[in-house]
Amino acid sequence: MHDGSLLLEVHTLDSFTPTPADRFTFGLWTVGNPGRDPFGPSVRATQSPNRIVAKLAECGAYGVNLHDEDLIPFGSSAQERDRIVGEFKAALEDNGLKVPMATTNLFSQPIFKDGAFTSNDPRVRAFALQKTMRAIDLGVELGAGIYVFWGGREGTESDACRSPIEATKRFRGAIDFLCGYVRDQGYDLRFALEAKPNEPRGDIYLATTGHMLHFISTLDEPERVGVNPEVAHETMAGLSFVHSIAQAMEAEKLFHIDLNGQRIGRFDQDLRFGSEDLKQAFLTVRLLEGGVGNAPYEGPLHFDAHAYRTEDDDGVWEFAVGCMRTYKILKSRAVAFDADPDVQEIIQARRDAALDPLLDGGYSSEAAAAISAATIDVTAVAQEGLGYERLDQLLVEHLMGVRG
Ligand code: GCO
Ligand code: MN
Ligand code: MN
Repeated sequence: MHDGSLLLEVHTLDSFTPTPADRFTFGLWTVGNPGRDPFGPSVRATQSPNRIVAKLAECGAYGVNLHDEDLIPFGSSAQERDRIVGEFKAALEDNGLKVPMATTNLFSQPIFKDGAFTSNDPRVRAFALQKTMRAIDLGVELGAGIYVFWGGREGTESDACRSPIEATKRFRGAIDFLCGYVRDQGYDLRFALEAKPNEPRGDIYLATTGHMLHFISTLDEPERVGVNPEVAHETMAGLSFVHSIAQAMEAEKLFHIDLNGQRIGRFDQDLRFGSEDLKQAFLTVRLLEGGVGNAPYEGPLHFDAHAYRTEDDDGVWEFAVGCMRTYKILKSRAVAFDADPDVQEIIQARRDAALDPLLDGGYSSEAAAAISAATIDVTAVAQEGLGYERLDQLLVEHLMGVRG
């Protein structure tokens, strides 16, 4: 097992060494993943939550996130619960770690085999609300400001079993109900909805971040609710993660984020951040950090990923440090890219002092008249090369470390 000094030996103490100021977080279930998969059992020992807290602090993380059952085994008595929570709080305090986000496990227990909030069985729906209200209390007790909803079992293999319209209404009813609970308790808590297209269900309702963004606009209290997009999930759906989070950021709905790595067309791999599609990872970090002139994302940077099944305990902490280092390295690469005059020349090339203000100013009859009267050389504009081959090569060269 590594101690702190060994970790630092492997990853030189440099400007990419993670620190709590970077706001990096991991779920108990991520670094605690024992390597179980549908084809085989655990390959690593189960770690106690308190050990995970100590190790994460040693690695420079800011916080740890959890499902109710990651901390409190299902079926624990109230007394056991209070003892576990007390000891966990002491571990957080001793190690200076925060719990920015909490969530409910609404997928492991057999009662949720056909969903939780969308189940046809009112007993299951009631139990899901009961479990979530308790888990919200727990999250708030631990200081969480964000509460994530990932509807892993909210879906179907056979759509003959229920009307998907009814499922949407039930999901909305549950989120509205739980917003009411949070209001009633006077909690300072925001919700973040996490989409996934499939796995473990054949099809999961509200499959992408785009679906979630629209769904939020139909809620009783839309201001309380945002999204928690995950790299792997948008990629599984064949979508651009950068576009998904950009839409969420523009709508001021990016409340939380699940960073990891994923190859398209595969099962949910939850790989180390940046280990696949480095260019998307670069563009993701650039956007999150405000590199395209936008307001930066200021929430926690959560890695919802786990180490390869080939790894032992050392490999798990290699994985964790790797996620964080890669983020910081990409951040510095993004800054260098945007500071490169050759890059700026291409990006800024099409600014037009006369047309831009006219186009950005919204509709007026004067603007309509001016735009109608503008002379645009359709052939000449269409013939211009845009220089994106050069721009992308510059991106790749920055990424490979030979520029800036
Ligand atoms: C997955 C999901 C989960 C959720 C977690 C928190 O594909 O398994 O990403 O890891 O993020 O349940 O809601
Ligand atoms: Mn995932
Ligand atoms: Mn996730």
